[in-house]
Amino acid sequence: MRYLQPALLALALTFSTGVFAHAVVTHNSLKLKPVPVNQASQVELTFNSKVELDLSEVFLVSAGDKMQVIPATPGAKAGTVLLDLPALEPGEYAIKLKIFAADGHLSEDLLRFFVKQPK
Ligand SMILES: [Cu+2]
Repeated sequence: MRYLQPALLALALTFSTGVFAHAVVTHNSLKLKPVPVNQASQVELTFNSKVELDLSEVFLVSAGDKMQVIPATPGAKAGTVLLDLPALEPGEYAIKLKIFAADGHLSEDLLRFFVKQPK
């Protein structure tokens, strides 16, 4: 698919598949399961619709607005996506999402989280 023509793509997909909502995160594992200190981990996101991961981008934002791309792979269940987080020192972070829904619409989201040393 042509990344350069999102408007045309959105139009084509809207006409071929009908009208769907944008991809919105309905659940994320950050709320249930804290990100461990200095240990690579995974975050599971659940979306309200199918997402086009080939077109989507996911970034880890760390102190000083440093952004790095992190891998996103389809989860076992429909609408779920697994993100691979590298080992992280204690601090404040965010996951920045640029997600294309199956209808070709782009939505952006920012999920903030803390990595804390266990007490
Ligand atoms: Cu949409």
